[in-house]
Amino acid sequence: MYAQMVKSTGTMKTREEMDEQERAFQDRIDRGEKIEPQDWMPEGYRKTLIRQIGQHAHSEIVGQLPEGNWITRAPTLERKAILLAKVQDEAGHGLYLYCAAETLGISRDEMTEQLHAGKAKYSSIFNYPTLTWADIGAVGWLVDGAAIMNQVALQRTSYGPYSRAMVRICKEESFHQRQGYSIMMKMASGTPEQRRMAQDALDRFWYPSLMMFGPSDKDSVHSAQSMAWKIKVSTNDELRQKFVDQTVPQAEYLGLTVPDENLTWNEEKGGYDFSEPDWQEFYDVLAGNGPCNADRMAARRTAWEDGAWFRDGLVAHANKRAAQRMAAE
Ligand code: BYC
Repeated sequence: MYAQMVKSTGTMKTREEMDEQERAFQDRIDRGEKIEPQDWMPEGYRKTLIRQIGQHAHSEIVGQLPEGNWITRAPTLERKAILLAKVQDEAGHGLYLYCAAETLGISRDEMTEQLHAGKAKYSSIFNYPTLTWADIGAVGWLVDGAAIMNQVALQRTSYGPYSRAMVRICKEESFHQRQGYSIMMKMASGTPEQRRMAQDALDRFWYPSLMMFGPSDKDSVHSAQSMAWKIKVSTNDELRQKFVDQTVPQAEYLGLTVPDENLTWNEEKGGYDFSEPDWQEFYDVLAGNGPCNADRMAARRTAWEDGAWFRDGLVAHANKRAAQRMAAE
């Protein structure tokens, strides 16, 4: 498999091409050892982790926006409290992930600058709007469902701080997925209008959720190297397949229809055959041309600028305390 991956990308070093330090590092990975911040690592490993963890952190933060949109309009006090808690959890996930990335020698400010300059990505899914309350159900059920599918696997990633951050994130994401499904159950068993909203939300979020796993394996640029370094432990297509297999029965239970005429159970492979998302749409969204890209980035930049006085205050306070401590010593 390793040799095949080398062949498929042509960019990875073969064992013979690695120097002694790189070979010893690969051996540690192959033995399933965790890599810790103070350990030696190839520059490519460090950069790949910063890219992936940074994007993941940005996704958590930008992901607050479509859901935050509904906090003031949640239908009951209970639903509002649950949604508030969920959106706050996402901020916490962002923090754990920024901290994990910081152990690799990049600051949170630098990562934020990369996001605002359009150099770092965040998940494509958050460039779609949440138009109705049912969309909040669909986001919890499908978007958090897809996120968990990926993140459960990432608990076994080779970089210690990332893998440990994932353990806690996964616990909270399970609650998020359940709250989304609970909204969908309510809507799907409600009035004909509520049912229609639930189906419409599934129709609009199905393919964007499939895109969350990234391009198909044959087009994925980073998968081969990331798999060899065990930064990724499953490929994009493997996770997408698992997600479909898990989610279709859940849609059936709700009495909703997955918007895919080609969806059929394949006895031989023990999973569903399904239609690929529109990859042109995916790349358009990545290029900044999705329905909400401009709004999302504008909201993040404004939040950053509006928070400058608070960050300055924190730094001034920390400097003052440090000066007091030094004077007392
Ligand atoms: N959106 O070679 P590939 C969440 C980019 S949920 C945007 O396969 P890789 C949350 C990719 O970065 C989501 N960009 O890349 C849920 C690369 O571009 P660059 C967060 C995407 O890295 C609910 C290019 O396409 N989860 O947090 O091996 C509420 C080629 O792709 C996407 C994670 O981030 C996409 N969907 O695999 C709140 C999980 N897909 O970097 C929050 C961690 C691909 O060369 N990340 N690209 O410019 C991963 O597991 C991997 O980075 C991916 C992509 C599977 C996403």
